[in-house]
Amino acid sequence: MQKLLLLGDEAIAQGAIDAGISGVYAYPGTPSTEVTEYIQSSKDAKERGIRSSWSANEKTAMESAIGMSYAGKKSLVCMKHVGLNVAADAFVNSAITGANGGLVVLSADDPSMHSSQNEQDSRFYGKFALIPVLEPSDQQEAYDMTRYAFDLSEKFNIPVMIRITTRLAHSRAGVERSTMLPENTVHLPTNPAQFILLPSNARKQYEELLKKQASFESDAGESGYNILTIGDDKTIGIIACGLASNYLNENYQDDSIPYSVLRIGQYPIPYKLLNELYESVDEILVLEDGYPIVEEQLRGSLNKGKKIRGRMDGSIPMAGELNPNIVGKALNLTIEEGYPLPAILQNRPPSLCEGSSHTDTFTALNEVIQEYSPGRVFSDIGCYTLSALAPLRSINTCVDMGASITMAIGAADAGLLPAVAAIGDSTFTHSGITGLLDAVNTKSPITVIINDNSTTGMTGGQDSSAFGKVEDICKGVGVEEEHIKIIVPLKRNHEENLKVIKDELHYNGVSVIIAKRECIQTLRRRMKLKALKKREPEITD
Ligand SMILES: Cc1ncc(C[n+]2csc(CCOP(=O)(O)OP(=O)(O)O)c2C)c(N)n1
Ligand code: SF4
Repeated sequence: MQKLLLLGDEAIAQGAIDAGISGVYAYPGTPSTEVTEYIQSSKDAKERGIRSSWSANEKTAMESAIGMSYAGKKSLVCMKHVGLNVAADAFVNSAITGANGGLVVLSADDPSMHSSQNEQDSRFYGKFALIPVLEPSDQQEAYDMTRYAFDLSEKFNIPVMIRITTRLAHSRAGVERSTMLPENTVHLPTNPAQFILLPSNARKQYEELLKKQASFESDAGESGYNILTIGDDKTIGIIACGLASNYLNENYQDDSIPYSVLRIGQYPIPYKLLNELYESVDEILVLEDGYPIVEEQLRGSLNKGKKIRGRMDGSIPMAGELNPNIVGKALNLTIEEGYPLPAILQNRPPSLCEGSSHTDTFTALNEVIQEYSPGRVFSDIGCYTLSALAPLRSINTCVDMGASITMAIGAADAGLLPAVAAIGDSTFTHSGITGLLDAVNTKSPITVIINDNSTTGMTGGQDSSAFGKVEDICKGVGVEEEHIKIIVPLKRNHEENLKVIKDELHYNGVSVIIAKRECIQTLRRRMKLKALKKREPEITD
């Protein structure tokens, strides 16, 4: 079969295409974005007409995927770990409805917070929702497991989660493809009440879900992704989950690991295998990227007095991602630290692109806000969040997507006036609109600056659901038309923009300033594409 060089994300995307999905639903978020982008540019996906445009947020994505599953077809839904918080209502309830067509949820975690606000572990969400979770250890497994996830989903009529972390998502390896399976045809669930979660139905469905737990566990016990290897050295037994398995291999040449190893790639935890390992060794070392979820369970009722090592006893640092050196040190191996990084490779703080519209907007805001005491600019998440750093130092908060407007409401209620919210166009349609509606309904005296750069800049320039609609949405939500102002953030408009911001900050009600100028990165890409298209006839002639 064809061999491809793929990122972990791309391997999942290719696996889903080959598993016969009819749609992918997603909102961008590092490190999950490339799954959907790969499907969007895949020739096979185009030929099949696989639906792949971006959703407004993770909850709408999750619900659309559930809808496709209801209609009998296979669907994939992708998000970063914090996106699962946004989708959580639909996600947890989808375990109660169960699936009809295969339903797979890809959640990409970001331990060490390379591009995130926290390092929560999605496996907890899987456990919380009581569904099977798969965790690949390399790119080939990412591909194979995705296909397997759809089989598992249809075998048990249950959504299945695939959990990956940044290092796997964003590193490449050779992946062997298997044949492409056909899509499902539309077929409704055999139980017409399956997706009607009235309490009387939900109670029955929940009982069903509880009954399925034993099958999920026995399936995990027999899974080819949970393998126990008994070693000659019984002093330590190692549990290696997902990518940690790869880090363990990197510490030993030629498969020479002397210890017994239980590799876990499918949850719920295969307790039978876990017990077998526990009984055959003196102590256990747990290697898992993220929270100590397996370790915690092992330290509980399963522990009959043996020493358990992992994150909780400090053998491995509690925070941050694993790597081969951390694993080697936990095994008392001699680690070669390598050379110190040259300065050019060392971490530098990110910054706004030169010429970004956000620089002009926040330069103007800084100038106006000087009149007031500090601490009143509530920001959201996007490129504009970088205005927290020098030289601008414009914003005072950034908590979660949508929180700028709602936090400004709370602060204004507390008497911090004027209060300013700064949000991007994509974030506005993700979760800012409802906050603005709250502000309108309570006549909250806040000024909302919507940085409309026609794209989702921070995650690489994906289409924004807000494109061409921001002004109309604000009117529709009920903001008074005379307090919806549009400015073009350019140096030459600086004086004019200062006046607009000043006037709206003085207004005792909801005002919106739309700072409208395209992201220069997407503008450049668009121009390049246009130039290429113009030259196309010459090339083909
Ligand atoms: C719940 C959640 N989903 C996704 C992300 C990833 N993410 C960070 S900012 C952002 C959107 C940025 O777009 P926009 O608001 O238009 O601002 P821009 O970056 O274009 O300035 C996304 C998708 C996140 N941090 N949290
Ligand atoms: S990517 Fe676009 S929005 Fe983000 S800083 Fe650069 S120019 Fe500004």
